[in-house]
Amino acid sequence: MRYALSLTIAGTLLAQGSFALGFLPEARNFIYIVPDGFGIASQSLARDYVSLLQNGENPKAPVSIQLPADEMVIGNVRTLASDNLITDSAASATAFGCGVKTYNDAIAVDVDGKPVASILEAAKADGFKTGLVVTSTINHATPACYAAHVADRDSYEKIAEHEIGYSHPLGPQVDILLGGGRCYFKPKSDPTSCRKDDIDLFGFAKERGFRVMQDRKAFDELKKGHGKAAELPYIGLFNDGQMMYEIDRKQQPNKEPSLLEMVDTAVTSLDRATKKSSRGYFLMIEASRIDHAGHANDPVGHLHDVIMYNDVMKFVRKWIDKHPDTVMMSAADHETGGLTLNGFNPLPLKAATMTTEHAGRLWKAYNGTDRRAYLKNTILPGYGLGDLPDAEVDTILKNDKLASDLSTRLSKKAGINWSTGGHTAADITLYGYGNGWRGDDLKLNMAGNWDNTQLPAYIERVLKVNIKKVTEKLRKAPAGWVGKRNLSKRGHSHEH
Ligand SMILES: *[C@@H]1O[C@H](CO)[C@@H](O)[C@H](O)[C@H]1NC(C)=O
Ligand SMILES: *[C@@H]1O[C@H](CO)[C@@H](O)[C@H](O)[C@H]1NC(C)=O
Ligand SMILES: CC(=O)N[C@H]1CO[C@H](CO)[C@@H](O)[C@@H]1O
Ligand SMILES: [Zn+2]
Repeated sequence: MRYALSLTIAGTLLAQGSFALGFLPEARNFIYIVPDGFGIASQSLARDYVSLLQNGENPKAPVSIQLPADEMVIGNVRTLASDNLITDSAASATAFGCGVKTYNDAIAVDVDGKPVASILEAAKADGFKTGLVVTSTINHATPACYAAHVADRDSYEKIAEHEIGYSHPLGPQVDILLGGGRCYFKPKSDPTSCRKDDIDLFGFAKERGFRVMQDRKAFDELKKGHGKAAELPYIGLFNDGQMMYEIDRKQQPNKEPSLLEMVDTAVTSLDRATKKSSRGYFLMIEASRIDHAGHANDPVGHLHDVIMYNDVMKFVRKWIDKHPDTVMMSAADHETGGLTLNGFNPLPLKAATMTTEHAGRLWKAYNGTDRRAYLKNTILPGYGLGDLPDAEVDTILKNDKLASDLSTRLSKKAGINWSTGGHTAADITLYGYGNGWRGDDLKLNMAGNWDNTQLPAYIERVLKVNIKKVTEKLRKAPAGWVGKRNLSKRGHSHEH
């Protein structure tokens, strides 16, 4: 990698006064943000929607604006996996989390199934505090690649065990875990568990000093990271499965915190915990469900989670301006859905107040006697389709595949096309931000087109940590702990 040394040295001198060159990190903290499944068209969709609402709702007289992420573009990224031109989230997160090209399905293991350390583990080994904040299950592929090592991404129970340190050869690596996936942390004797054994990971976490939170009420006790309860380490999982899409969460905000609230709380806690230390923190944030809405071809879930991602980018930028010893980079793992905006007018999406996922939940829970009236008067208007003719209502009732019947109709109305329910090979955008000389250094070194495996080297340099050293430690652990690869999934693995 090409690095602009002269600028960095000047900056290091300015920022660190009389300290010897080369020993201290160039920034104390690094924040890495992954909008999973977010392509170029995802940002255009959100930007044009926001602009129309702000500027008169006339698609024939559009106004060009920028959303927060647009102000921080620095390059783009190639994403292919070692065994497929189209990557999944596992191979991709192993690339940008650990710097190693691997096969689809691999969680922080190389093509031979050997563990490779992540930038988070390298930071931990060097005394940094660490965090993972996501809206998927916490043991989903992206966060998994930072603190777990398994040959098959579907080994969810094992991933949860690694992430909390129960069976990670180096012990607990993560000081803050926030997201979904609660059921994997409870023994099977608990009726809400999804484990096949009696391992109690919440119990283990408590023994190791973690504060354990399972609902919004417990999260609120952290007082946005300022409370005594926000001392590290802590784990907060707010849903047995994925957390809610942002637009659905907003309808019942006392159930789960938003991604923005979790990020605010996490950075404040990490900042407090590292105030007196010579080392800062590494935090990975994932706007996980942009991807899920892409898989579902649901423009409503996609749009509002992309807007939330931009809100988080804006917040982190402001945070960095107040804490300039922090650098941020952000890039998706891949594009999802093959989203194109050909007959495009996003205004019809304004009428929707729920995702197809939530519509499906309501539909399943309905126990009244007039299903047609419920569909016509509640579900369809809720998804922005209140004006469908009666014949269409009857068709949807008869078809009995609600989610796709809704999403195809609203997509059509908004001139949005999806070309797949899976991922695509399209490049994705690299964003980043630093204040002052750190921002100049970031742009000078990272502007351009990169393979996803090249990204963590920059973080290594900024934090002065070493991934390879930790990989060697991991490989000293007795063999077998990463489990086995599922070879019968080969060729079908770009589905998540
Ligand atoms: C029907 O659904 C309502 C509202 O969700 C619920 O309160 C009620 O208990 C349900 N009734 C039955 C018989 O399941
Ligand atoms: C391997 O993958 C196949 C295909 O997805 C699946 O049916 C099977 O259950 C998996 N095997 C294991 C051991 O997980
Ligand atoms: C394949 C597909 O869904 N094509 C649609 C793309 O969008 C245009 C404009 O809305 C439609 O006319 C096509 O049917
Ligand atoms: Zn996906």
